[in-house]
Amino acid sequence: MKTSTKTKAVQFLGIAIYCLGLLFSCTDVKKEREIASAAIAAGSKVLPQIEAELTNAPNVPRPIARKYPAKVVVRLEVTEVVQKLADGVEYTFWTFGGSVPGKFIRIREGDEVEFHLMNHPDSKNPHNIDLHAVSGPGGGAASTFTAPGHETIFDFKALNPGLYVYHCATAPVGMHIANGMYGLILVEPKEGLPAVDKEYYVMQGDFYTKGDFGAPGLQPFDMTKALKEEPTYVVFNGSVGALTGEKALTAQTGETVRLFVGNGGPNLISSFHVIGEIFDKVYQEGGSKVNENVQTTLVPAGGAAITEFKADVPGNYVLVDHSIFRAFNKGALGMLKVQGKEDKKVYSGQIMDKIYLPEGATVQEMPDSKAPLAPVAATKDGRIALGKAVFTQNCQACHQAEGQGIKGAFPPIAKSDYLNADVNRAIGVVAHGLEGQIKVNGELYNSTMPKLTLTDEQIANVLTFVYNQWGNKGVEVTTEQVKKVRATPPSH
Ligand code: HEC
Ligand SMILES: [Cu+2]
Repeated sequence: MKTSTKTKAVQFLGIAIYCLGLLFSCTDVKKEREIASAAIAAGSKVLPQIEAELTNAPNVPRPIARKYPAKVVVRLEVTEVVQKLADGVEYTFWTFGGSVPGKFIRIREGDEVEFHLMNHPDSKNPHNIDLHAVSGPGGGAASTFTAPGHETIFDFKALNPGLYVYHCATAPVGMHIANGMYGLILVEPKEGLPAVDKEYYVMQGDFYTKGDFGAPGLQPFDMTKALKEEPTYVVFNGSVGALTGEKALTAQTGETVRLFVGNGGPNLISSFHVIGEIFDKVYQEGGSKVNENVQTTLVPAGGAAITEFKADVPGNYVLVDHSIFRAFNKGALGMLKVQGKEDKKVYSGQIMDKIYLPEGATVQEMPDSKAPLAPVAATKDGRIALGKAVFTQNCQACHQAEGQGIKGAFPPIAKSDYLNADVNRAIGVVAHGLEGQIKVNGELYNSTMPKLTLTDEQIANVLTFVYNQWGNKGVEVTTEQVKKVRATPPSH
């Protein structure tokens, strides 16, 4: 309470000083008038209210034709969904709006935004949003912590024009971003962006899966690879092949193409390049400064760039991260198909359609032959061995490889007093999931553990494994015990 009043006072002071500075700096009359009319528009008039049009990549909302600020209502829904990461490979993505990257938001400098963040009731985790276009604590994250089945609202004013990344900032932040929680928000300058023929939305991200590139099936997140910054996949628009074949971007010769390029990371910096094109213009880092005649532009993690070029001659132009193994072996490759009249003066050669197909895109490994076919454990040691595999697949992403957890987010299950105090309660946690405040080794946790789809046998095995690791009390959990607990509904 005290701190928030203090913060407000400091903010108010900041704004007051900022305004004073503005007054003294406007020596020319025109600028003064502009400020005055803006003040009138912002202060004494109620802004017209409009609902933001949001789009999925690679589409971009229409340019803003308005010449005045508005109150723009943005409604963004977080969902956790299983989708394709590559052919035969699935991943549980956490999304802003149902796919990766999140919906494209387009507003105008000076707009007042009423931002609604909804977290779908089926979500397992709380989420929030940090928009880099926001001037304020956490870019909105501080005001939008949203539990599953909840909606939060906050307002902000778009002070600076530019192309900005937004992302989830809920702990563990890296994991939320690695699961796909990022997108772009464009704040168009007051005067608008110059008109072009085609606009597209392309966003890079790196993904960390347990299995190698191409290993089939539903792949869990791998915290160890993420910490080492060694991604299994680097992709544009959320999956290998999201911008190739039928889904390639298109343009006609003579058209000007504008790409809104973002990089969600979480780790890598992109050396964004279009093979066979030169960017006539690059709005560096998504800001106001325009560079010209650029081959490759750096897009930082949590950053963006706007690139523009004229499609002079027909053919297939390949979008890559020019850290080139990422393109040909990890997925960071897209395509722009330009159709229309040849211009032999600009380019005379033969155009080959196939040379740029990703080398690794069709690599399909057979399922791991060592994978056990739902075996049944005969002994306690057998249970421990089988339980280890269940743990790696289902628990490790949150509770970590040594069961140590992540402070503030995932409680430890190594030497856990909560776990060791009550076996039936622990079975219940895994069988039913867990929500609400608990205390583990003196630390409070108030989060959600998802209900996992595991058989009674698998739960018995994984808990026997956990109980016989990391200083826990060494008991065996049987399938019969699990069956009994499963039949009793959760106590809260
Ligand atoms: C998506 C993340 C996630 C996954 C996956 C997950 N848990 Fe949890 N687990 C949590 C969270 C969060 C809590 C604390 C919930 C709360 O605050 O009410 C928790 C609590 C627990 C607890 C009780 C607290 C403690 O530390 O002793 C146990 C036991 C547990 N989990 C075991 C498991 C096992 C075994 C698996 C795999 C079969 C698993 N969890 C998978 C997130 C997860
Ligand atoms: Cu999140």
